[in-house]
Amino acid sequence: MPDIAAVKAALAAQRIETPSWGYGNSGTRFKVFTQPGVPRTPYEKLDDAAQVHAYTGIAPKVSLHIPWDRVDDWSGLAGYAKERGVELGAINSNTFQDDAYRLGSVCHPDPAVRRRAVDHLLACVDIMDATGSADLKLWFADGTNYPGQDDISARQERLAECLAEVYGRLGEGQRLLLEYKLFEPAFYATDVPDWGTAYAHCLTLGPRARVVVDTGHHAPGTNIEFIVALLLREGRLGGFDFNSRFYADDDLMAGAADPFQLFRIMHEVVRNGGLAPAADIAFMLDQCHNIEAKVPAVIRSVMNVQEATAKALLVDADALAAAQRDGDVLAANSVLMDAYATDVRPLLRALREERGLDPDPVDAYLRSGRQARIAAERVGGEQAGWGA
Ligand code: PSV
Ligand code: MN
Ligand code: MN
Repeated sequence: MPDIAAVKAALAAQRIETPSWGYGNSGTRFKVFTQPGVPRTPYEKLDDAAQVHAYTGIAPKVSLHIPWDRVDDWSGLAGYAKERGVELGAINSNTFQDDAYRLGSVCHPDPAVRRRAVDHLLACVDIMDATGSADLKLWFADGTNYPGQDDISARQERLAECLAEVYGRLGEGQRLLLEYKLFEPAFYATDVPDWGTAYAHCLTLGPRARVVVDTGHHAPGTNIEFIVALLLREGRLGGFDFNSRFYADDDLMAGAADPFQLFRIMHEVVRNGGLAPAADIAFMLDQCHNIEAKVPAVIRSVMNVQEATAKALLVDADALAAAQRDGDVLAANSVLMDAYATDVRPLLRALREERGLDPDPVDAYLRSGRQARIAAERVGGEQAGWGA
């Protein structure tokens, strides 16, 4: 049986990074619903992220998205974060919102557009130098809508060339994390559609290039935990963008749609050493709240990832290995399902109390009265970028 003290220690050491864009107004392409009290500046986004960390104790990092987040003084922003008890995490690039990118960015047929895209990515590395961020997270909206629209192989060639230039600019402790996505906005062929394509580019680039698994970026029915196990085995899993999906890239709260899938993913993470600091996996959220309140929704996601992790840590590894060795299919499956069926909420409540936190983070945040205060103080909040 797993040692509960060790399980608690692993849970206390877990780190989940929250997205700056999860705190602003967002929506679908049909409507952005504005909410009272949303942040007006990157500084206020950090204030909100600091609340999530204060109530959960495990969310000390915040991902930025450039240029959705814009300030004059990046090291000043990093200092501001520190004062609030958080730090800046991954820098996410954005080569998908300019008119110039109609036919793509780093895969665009025109070298001038590729130059513009690469210059943006290099500028993101400059920001990382100033903020102390270690990870450059790249997602490309590049692709084609119609067969014959562009040459698939030529686009891969352009992508490889641009990535190599950016990789060459990285400093010692910096990494390039490449995110894939099956479709959207391109509907025929996406240039980085799957883990295999991302992995192939990362292999060519070098050891500091790794793949990001966004849980919303696969075809329905895809066995995501298999991808996770494989990338971990190869030492090429860079991190996660956790969120939930019912249909496509829904960006709902992590663990809301399919908590069992989240558990299966975390089981592979635990089983393959992915929680160890040496594995250097960035556990990030990538969610956009359409109708729900931002800060409590991010807290809920963090808690859902934490619950899935707790269940994964409770898997009786010895019993599982024995059943697998014996070829006892039912017993092996039972070991896993027993862990999944465990109500870990009392354990997590106790852990929070031991760490001086309120046992119920969402409720504690709502009781604090802060929501009403920021609604009164912050007038004219920003859009997150999505749906803008
Ligand atoms: C693309 O769908 C994506 O998942 C990428 O991570 C973007 O940077 C992010 O969404 C923005 O929400
Ligand atoms: Mn993502
Ligand atoms: Mn996405």
